[in-house]
Amino acid sequence: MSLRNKQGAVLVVSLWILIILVLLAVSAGRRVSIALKLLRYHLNRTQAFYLAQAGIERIRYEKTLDTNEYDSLNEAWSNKLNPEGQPYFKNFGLGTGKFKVCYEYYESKDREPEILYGMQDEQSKLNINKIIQDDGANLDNNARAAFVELLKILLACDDEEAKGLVDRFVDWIDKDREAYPAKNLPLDRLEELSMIEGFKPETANKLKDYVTIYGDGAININSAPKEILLALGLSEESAYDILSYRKGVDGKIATEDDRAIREINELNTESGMSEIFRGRTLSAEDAALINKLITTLKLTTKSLCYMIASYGRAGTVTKSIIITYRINPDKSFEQLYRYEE
Ligand SMILES: [Ca+2]
Ligand SMILES: [Ca+2]
Repeated sequence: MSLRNKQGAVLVVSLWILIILVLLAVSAGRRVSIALKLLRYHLNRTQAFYLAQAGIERIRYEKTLDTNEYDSLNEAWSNKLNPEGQPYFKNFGLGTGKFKVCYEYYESKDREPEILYGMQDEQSKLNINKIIQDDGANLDNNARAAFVELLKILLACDDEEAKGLVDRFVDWIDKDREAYPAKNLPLDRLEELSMIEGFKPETANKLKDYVTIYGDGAININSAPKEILLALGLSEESAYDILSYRKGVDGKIATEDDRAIREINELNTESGMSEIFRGRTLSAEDAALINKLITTLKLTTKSLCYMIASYGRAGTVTKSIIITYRINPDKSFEQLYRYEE
């Protein structure tokens, strides 16, 4: 082989080695870049999780500052507004990320829900576990009747169908084991509803914003949607008056001019009634019903069970934490439910 040919061969081999080295470098670079992206994702995920947790702690702090004797939708725990009138917990910046705490509030099924930035009052809903009394056997007939009425309103079904559904629900949670295979215990999760015969997933879905499994069964008149007031037996007119009174002159919920019923007995005093019901004389049925709801402790102005849905965001990653908790008599928070995603 001539010297020239030898030099040529060395050049070809060198070129090949160079190509292989370049390919190796490119592939190593790609691997490092993927590893970096993964690392960034994991960092964002961890940060987003702790931002969501910070949202939970932050909104709970608002509740510890709430020491009055009533709970209404325009209080800071429900929809705190900044001086510009914007929701304080909509885009709460913290470090390089942010969180929001929010839920959809249904004033009535006929209106679009409103997004409120705070925590949700579980006692704005009907606690269907309380249809069975705490002994696990006897019915609370008032709660049962309210559930029947609520089903009729929300599902647009007749009395017979609604009663059938409630009977199957009662079979599911009461101790009586004669019925078809049932749990015979109160619901632990609202999602269990769709396991009960007759409760299709869409039925359970229509109910989810109006029924709960938390609380002592008393409904907060300051936060209950229209359908709940109707299910308790109030007339359309009285339910309308209560909602209008709550919203204040601007006609919007959860704003500064909202009015709260501070004590449930206001519904029974002449001055309170005249303000809430615009000086209208209540029908004898409505007056008797309100009296009964107050004396049987079915209506309240103060709530002890709340749901918090908090969403942390870091980079492109969102993590959510949903909890339900109860405020104990010693003011401590007791977690009843927790879900992370
Ligand atoms: Ca309050
Ligand atoms: Ca208002």
